[in-house]
Amino acid sequence: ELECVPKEYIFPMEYRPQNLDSPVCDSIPVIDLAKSKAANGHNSQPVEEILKASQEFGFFQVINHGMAEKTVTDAINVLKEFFDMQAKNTTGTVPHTKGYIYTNSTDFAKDGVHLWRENLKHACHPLEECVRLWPDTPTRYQEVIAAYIIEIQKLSSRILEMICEGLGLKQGYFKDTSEVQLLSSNLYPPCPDPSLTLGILAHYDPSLLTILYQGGSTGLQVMKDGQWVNVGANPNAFVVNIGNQLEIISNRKLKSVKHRVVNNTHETRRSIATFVNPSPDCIIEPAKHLVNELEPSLYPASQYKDYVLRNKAFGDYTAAIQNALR
Ligand code: AKG
Repeated sequence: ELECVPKEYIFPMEYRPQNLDSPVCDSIPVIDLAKSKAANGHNSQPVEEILKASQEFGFFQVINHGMAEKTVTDAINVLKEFFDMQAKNTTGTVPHTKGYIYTNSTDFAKDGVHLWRENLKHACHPLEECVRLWPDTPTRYQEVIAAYIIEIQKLSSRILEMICEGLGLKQGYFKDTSEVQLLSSNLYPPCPDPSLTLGILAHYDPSLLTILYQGGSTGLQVMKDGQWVNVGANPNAFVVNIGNQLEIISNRKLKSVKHRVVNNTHETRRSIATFVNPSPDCIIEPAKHLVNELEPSLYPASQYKDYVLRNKAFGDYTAAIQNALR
């Protein structure tokens, strides 16, 4: 007998994913960050590939990114332990604790329908102040995730430098003003009928840059020319996408693109999304260098913290950050 999806997880028709059986389209570029350095020391090939992918898709994957495999597997394993513990916790969900938010069945998405996922979110910046407010069981959680965040900060700085080079912005444009502010980790259990449910609704990231680890699992889809494109699974890669802030700074040379997660029938998807955001006091506007008579500024200037206040998408991110710093 077929297991069925509880009705509180079934989305109205217009939200349900279509064409789930269409072949995985692997067109999101996979960029090798270790590829040949030119004689002048510039890593020109990956820079060009990153720019092109960010213009065309708003998404790319990076391999040979330099992060130790152990840092990643430790993070995935400690998050797995965390979610396993929650599953055994008979008191149910822990929606708004001091420094983190764990949601399971309370995770409403649209018109009261639940997302088919569990999620853990917490602030990460300033790291030393946030760490002690993270889950303290599993006992290694704080140590392992802090090590992961430090490496993500390094990787994000490196990618932002390459983007600077590609856009012709001065080196160090984002130095000391971009922060890994939020971690959001997901567990998507296998779903008896993924055509009825969603792991995450279609959304844009309000970040500067998002760096995602998705292991070897599929489910992430990116909107391209009106079609949902699957992001291929590559356990050695990080998925990187351009957020709204970088779209603004680049005066829409780079695209922030809609994405969502569909569920799988047999596979459990685990992901770790880290959101690299501007410091709260930064003024976000198209870089002067990219604005001229032919290409006028497409966005007004706004202090990042005001953008956050105005933007509903930030609802629980902001709460998580404020709680952590309280
Ligand atoms: C998000 O957390 O905003 C995502 O879109 C990532 C979800 C995932 O790939 O699991």
